[in-house]
Amino acid sequence: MTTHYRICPLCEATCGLALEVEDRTVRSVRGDEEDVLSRGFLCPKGAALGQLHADPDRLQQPLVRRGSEHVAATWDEAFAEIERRLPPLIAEHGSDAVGVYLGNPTVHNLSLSIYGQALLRALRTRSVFSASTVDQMPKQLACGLMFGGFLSVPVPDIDRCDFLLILGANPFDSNGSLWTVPDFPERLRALRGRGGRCVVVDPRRTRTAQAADEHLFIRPGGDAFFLAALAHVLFAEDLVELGALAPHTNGVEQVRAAVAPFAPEVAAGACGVAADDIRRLARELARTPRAAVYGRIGTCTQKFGTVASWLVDVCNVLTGNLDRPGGALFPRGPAFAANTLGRPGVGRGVVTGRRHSRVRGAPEVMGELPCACLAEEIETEGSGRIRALVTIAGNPVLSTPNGTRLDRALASLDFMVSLDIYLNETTRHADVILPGLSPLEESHYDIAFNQFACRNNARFSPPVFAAPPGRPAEWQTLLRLAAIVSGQGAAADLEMLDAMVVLSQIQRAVGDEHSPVHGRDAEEILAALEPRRGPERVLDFALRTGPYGDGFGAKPDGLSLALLAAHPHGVDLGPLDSRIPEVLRTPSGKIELAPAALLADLDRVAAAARGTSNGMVLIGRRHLRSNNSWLHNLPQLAGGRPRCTLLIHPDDADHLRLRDGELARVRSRAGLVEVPVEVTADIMPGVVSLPHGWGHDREGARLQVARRQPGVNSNLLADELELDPVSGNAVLNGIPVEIEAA
Ligand SMILES: Nc1nc2c(c(=O)[nH]1)N[C@H]1C(S)=C(S)[C@@H](COP(=O)(O)OP(=O)(O)OC[C@H]3O[C@@H](n4cnc5c(=O)[nH]c(N)nc54)[C@H](O)[C@@H]3O)O[C@H]1N2
Ligand SMILES: Nc1nc2c(c(=O)[nH]1)N[C@H]1C(S)=C(S)[C@@H](COP(=O)(O)OP(=O)(O)OC[C@H]3O[C@@H](n4cnc5c(=O)[nH]c(N)nc54)[C@H](O)[C@@H]3O)O[C@H]1N2
Ligand code: SF4
Ligand SMILES: [Mo]
Repeated sequence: MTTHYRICPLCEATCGLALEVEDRTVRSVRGDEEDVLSRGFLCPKGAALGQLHADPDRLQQPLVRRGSEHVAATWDEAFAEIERRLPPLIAEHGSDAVGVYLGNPTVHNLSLSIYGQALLRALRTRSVFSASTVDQMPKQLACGLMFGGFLSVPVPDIDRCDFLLILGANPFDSNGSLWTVPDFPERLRALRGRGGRCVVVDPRRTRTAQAADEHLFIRPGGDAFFLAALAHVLFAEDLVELGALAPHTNGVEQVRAAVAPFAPEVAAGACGVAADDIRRLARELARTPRAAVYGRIGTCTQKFGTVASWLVDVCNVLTGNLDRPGGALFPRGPAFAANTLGRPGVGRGVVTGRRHSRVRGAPEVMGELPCACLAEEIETEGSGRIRALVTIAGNPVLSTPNGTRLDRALASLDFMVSLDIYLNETTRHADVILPGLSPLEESHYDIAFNQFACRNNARFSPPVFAAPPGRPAEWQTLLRLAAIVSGQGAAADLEMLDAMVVLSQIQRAVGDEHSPVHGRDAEEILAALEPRRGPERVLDFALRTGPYGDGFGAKPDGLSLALLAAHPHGVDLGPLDSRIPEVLRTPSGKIELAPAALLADLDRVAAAARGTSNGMVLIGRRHLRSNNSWLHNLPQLAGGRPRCTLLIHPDDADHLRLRDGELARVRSRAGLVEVPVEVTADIMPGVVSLPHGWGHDREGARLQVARRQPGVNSNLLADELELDPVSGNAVLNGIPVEIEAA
């Protein structure tokens, strides 16, 4: 039996785990007590990593579709099939005819996050979609406009904070998002233990709300009103105090004018939070020396997602809490963090709308189109129609709006390739499925989540097991695909392609006067990275040229991959610290508190105040034992009481003559599902909740365990035509529905 230390790749908490391993079997998983960030914490999903590794349904060989069947193929056969079908399609219809959908695990996988970009570059398609537009795009856009970088997202400094206002997030079950905060429950206990307060604003009394000091129900989609009213009170009662931010902030007066119409009484009618509560919370936020506001899925995946996400940080700025210890700070990512590279304090900022989607005219954001547009781009005739699709670690049939329509559209494609580890609701449409390795067979480093961590840190995990003989790592699969679509053929020299990936990064750095390797010889740096290959070589380079790096000799005791490998519990880089103005990349070098696009969208919010309906609306929820759509196949996590139920308030249930456990028929503009109800006073009257990621009853999927308790796909109800227009994000919360007994 040997012990391996390994970061959990399943969620943003990035817990350090200790795995007891015998041969190729995981005997036990526990939290690594010595991990510098997670300090022994783990959840049931991390504990099930051994089962994920051993899952008999996890694909071990490529599959090729023959008629309606998927049959096992060798890697050479699978690549040959792709080479036979994809390049001719590109030659005839152009690169935009190939769509790409990148799913959430891409970001949790070192191979995929670095080499996915290499495939995109080779494809040269502009038909790029990702799970970002059913998730955090509104927050990224708001932060991009304010701070100049799509990943410059401030996070609450929970370990030193004394007042935490949480909207639309449930870290007790999700373990945090755009905020890497392992063991949130303990950190919250500590906050309250030192006399701090936590208030949760959510249409459901979640486990987080129950553990907080106070919970307020809010009408789904009401956050922009609530937050604008908070800001209104801060101005009206002279509580605005920018402190150290004052010389670095543009647009305060514009914000004052913009929130003037949002008196608490006006907002209360639209969001359901009482005017007195809004005033009281604004005062508490302003008067607590160390306070932070945080919003997540509930404030993003809704009608006013970008405005609400923006107003979260407007409140942090107006109270002087942004960039202040105990408030909301910018982590310093040790590798790949754009806000640590190039010239500090100023930059090009972000632009959107450089092109628009062909059918609906939705603007591009961050180089992507809204994934709610994917089906229509496949279905609608004309030049530029998507005829082929590559999915990378995504299950959009279950995770994006109007699953029925997308399911049908995928079936109509000329060709589809999926990089995935399961034959599931989405990949069943693929002509070729290329399986990734088990997470325990890949090395791991969190490029993205270290940029959102509640404490600066760097941790690396080597593979626990060697890859089975003959199985490529996913970066090799991606390079092979890149070679095929760029005309070099499946037999291309991967060694050379891999060298080009790292060389392009080295060349950029040696030409950048702010890089520690400025002016050095690229070949010399490349040689210094020997004998590493693949993502580990790129990571070593990024760490060494990052803000804590050894700079290839400039700072001999700085970070390198070798140093991280020698520290299996990670390297702690200290508490978050103030980074303004250095972190900014706006053209002005200031915080842009009042971006024009957001001021304009605030008018849409104001107009909606008059049209608020009282009909039933649907929201989502997460459960600790699941992870979006793809862990329902592990016996350790499945089973128990059915979790795919419709939560409904007792008053609504009475009115609809629905008793606990009975089947309800839920209808929206997009579709209809039948699902058992769970009657509970923990949900706001007028609101029902259904979790996403279920609906595992499709023919052709290979998920034996998940199939036994399939649940229904909540995204049959989500409407693909409803977007937050600024970010293109789907509206997954606050969906108008009609409910009756089935
Ligand atoms: N109604 C509603 N819809 C939602 C949400 C909601 O709150 N409500 N939440 C949204 C959010 S936040 C997200 S992030 C999206 C997620 O949307 P997606 O990313 O599309 O869906 P996932 O369920 O995460 O599917 C991940 C896929 O990756 C595969 N996979 C897992 N690990 C690997 C790997 O290492 N390599 C490869 N190649 N494949 C792998 C799995 O088998 C699965 O097919 O769903 C969104 N959809
Ligand atoms: N166990 C588990 N953990 C996960 C995941 C999972 O599927 N399962 N998914 C991971 C992913 S990809 C992500 S992005 C994160 C998400 O992490 P969180 O954002 O913490 O996710 P949720 O638990 O969906 O919390 C969203 C909350 O918003 C509330 N809400 C809905 N509509 C509104 C609204 O209009 N206003 C307000 N104020 N609240 C609203 C919901 O009731 C819910 O409590 O979780 C990650 N962690
Ligand atoms: S909280 Fe997230 S990172 Fe930690 S063990 Fe659970 S799934 Fe893994
Ligand atoms: Mo997500």
